[in-house]
Amino acid sequence: MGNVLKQDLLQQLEQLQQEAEVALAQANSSEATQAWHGEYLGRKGRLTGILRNLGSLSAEERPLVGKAANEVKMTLENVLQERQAAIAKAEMEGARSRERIDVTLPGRPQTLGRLHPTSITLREIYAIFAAMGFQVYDSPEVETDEYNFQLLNMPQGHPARDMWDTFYTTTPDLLLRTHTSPGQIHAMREYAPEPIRVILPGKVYRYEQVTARSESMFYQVEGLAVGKHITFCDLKGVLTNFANQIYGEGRPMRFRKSYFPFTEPSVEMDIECVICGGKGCGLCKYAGWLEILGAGMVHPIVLQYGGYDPSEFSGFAFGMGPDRIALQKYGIDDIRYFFANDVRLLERIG
Ligand code: FA5
Repeated sequence: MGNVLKQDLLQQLEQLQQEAEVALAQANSSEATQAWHGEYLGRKGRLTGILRNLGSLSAEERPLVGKAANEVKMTLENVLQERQAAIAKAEMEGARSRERIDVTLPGRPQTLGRLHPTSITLREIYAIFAAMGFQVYDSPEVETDEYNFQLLNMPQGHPARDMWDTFYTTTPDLLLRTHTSPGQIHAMREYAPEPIRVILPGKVYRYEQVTARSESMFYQVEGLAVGKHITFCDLKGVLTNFANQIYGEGRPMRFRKSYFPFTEPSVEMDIECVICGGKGCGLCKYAGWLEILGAGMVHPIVLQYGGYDPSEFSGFAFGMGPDRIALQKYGIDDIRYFFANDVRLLERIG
């Protein structure tokens, strides 16, 4: 009876191995091999089921069947490992070919930001003046009547104030500066009696008709040099050097006599219009020239207000419009494009 059972169990084991191998060959995923393991080798699996009968065997037969069962188990575990490795490889390759990156596809274009023409021009201006020893000095955009006008030799009721009319705040005497010139007083009062060489860049505001060359908000860069023995020749030299560097050597330029209450004598500097090459157009008001800055020797009264003795010290000052310089440099015929928020402007100068 025991012998019959032994033979039967050995047969069952052999059959189990055969069936298990066939079933494993059909398992095509990690999940299927896991299920297979449960069915054949798991705690409640078929191999365990067969081994439950071991107790009915004699003491001599038991190790024989046990050994055969172990061999079946080890063989099945080995084929399972091989199968799992093969499936993992196939799954990896499948994922790789599904998710393959096609390096021959054209890239998606990225739009790059660019600097505004005025910002480019401002940076060039800083660099040119830095090379001549001028430092950048910051001064406020909101000013008092005193700084914007009175300390620049324009007392209440002075007719020249009309040229620099501005926007006023609801606080009496507080206004948006119409030029960067009030910064001259701030710088002088900070440094007197030391010599000064600064530029003062920033936004200015004007109550005025907006046209192709004039905005109501624009940039200026003020320049101020104060010291002993500073002459008009120094002013001309600095500005000529500046124009040669920013426009390139040889572009026609000219100084014209002018009037500013805070400089004496005063000049304006013009550059030949690049839009029309001097023939006359809407941008240059058909003059062939475009004014880029006002300048002059600092008025003795202004020097005094700044804390310098005019019998000992002299100085020059200038105030230029970088927006107008940018118009010229990039051949743009209307300043209103600068605030129109149209990126085609940036693409054009790129
Ligand atoms: C002044 O503002 C004087 N403060 C300049 C100055 C400084 C003279 C120091 C002497 C000594 P004016 O208003 O001309 O001057 O302006 C100076 C420059 O700013 C002009 O040459 C021009 O380039 C620019 N500018 C003036 N008005 C406008 C405007 N509405 N839009 C754009 N740029 C302007």
